[in-house]
Amino acid sequence: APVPTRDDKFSFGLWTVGWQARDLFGEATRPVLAGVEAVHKLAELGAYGITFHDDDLVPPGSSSGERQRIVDEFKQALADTGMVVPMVTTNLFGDPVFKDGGFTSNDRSVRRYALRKVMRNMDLAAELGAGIYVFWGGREGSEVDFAKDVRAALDRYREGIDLLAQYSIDKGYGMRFAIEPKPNEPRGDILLPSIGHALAFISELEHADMVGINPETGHEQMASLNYTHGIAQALWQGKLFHIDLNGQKGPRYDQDLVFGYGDLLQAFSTVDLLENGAPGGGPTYDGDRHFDYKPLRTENMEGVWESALANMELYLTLRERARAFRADPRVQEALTDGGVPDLSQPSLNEGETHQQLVADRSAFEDYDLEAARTKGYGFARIQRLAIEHLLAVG
Ligand code: 3MF
Ligand code: MG
Ligand code: MG
Ligand code: MG
Repeated sequence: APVPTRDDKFSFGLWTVGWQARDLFGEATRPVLAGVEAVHKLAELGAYGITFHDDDLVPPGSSSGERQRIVDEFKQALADTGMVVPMVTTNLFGDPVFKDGGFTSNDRSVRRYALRKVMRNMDLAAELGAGIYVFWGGREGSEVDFAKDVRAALDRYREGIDLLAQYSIDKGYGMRFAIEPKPNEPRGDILLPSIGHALAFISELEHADMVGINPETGHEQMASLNYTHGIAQALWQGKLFHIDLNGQKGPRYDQDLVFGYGDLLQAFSTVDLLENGAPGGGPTYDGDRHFDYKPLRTENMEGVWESALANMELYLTLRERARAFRADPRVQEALTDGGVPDLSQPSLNEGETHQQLVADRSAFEDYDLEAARTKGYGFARIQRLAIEHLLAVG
């Protein structure tokens, strides 16, 4: 299998490899993993970055002296390994205080506390050089439609993000924010449930230019949406600021499987898009390849590191396959025959008006409808070749 290196820009959440596997029905099956150890082990495996929630790094309730000690040791581990912190985020879901949300709790004092918790952690994020700050609002939502005024909640969500954006600007942090959509879990319904909802929300923000999204593979697939299409639209709108890669087997609870261990074929098109860009050009993704997965509950620490490696290896394998796919002359011919490059050609001639389109008899009156109705597009061949390359057969 291909060996991950620093240049591949792989990163992991501390909460991923550090997950103790406590779930809805059972206790933890693994010990606490210290941030320092995670940094060293991930560096050894070939990752280049680590990300965290405030509470992953510093256990809630720690004294300020304790907090300082943990941060100092973490920084030392980064210095010793050359690992970076590309992204930081806030836990606004674990503490019972957030049971009705952080920025959108019906209780105003909770909302003010949530904002302060984020600001405090943004200071640490800036200190560690994180350029991206993620917002996943897992508790922003409801189970009871009548108990949440969604329009007011969106006002409060916007108020919160606007304030924090101003905070970053005034402090000179230069951070970019990335909102992470999810349809449900832990709330029955979560606000900003999909990539599309989040993009629409961002357009209403005061500092919309500094806010993008952090889409997670499994979150979109929980809603039966096509992840590759979702990130393609985010790229198209210049909003793919960060990414949470993992695996999910269709619409069920958030599985957080190893990347590719759900819909492998879609993972292939995801990697192809991230690595090779859209056939017609346009913005590409240059951030870290971040994994947000959960090592299986059955595993001890050996299995944790095995699965961390598996994320990177599978990504690299798919990258190789995607390059071979694009380079294969049979594929290029099939794509051309399928009209894939033709879609980049505007439908109108340069400067053409609607009057001129109406005057063009070949577009309508004399159009050969029969030919257009009966032709085949050849997509079956493209899919066959994609599978052939994915499986490295033929
Ligand atoms: C939950 C998630 C979150 C976010 C994280 C911010 C705990 O389903 O995906 O992980 O990714 O809060 O990055
Ligand atoms: Mg995530
Ligand atoms: Mg998730
Ligand atoms: Mg998930």
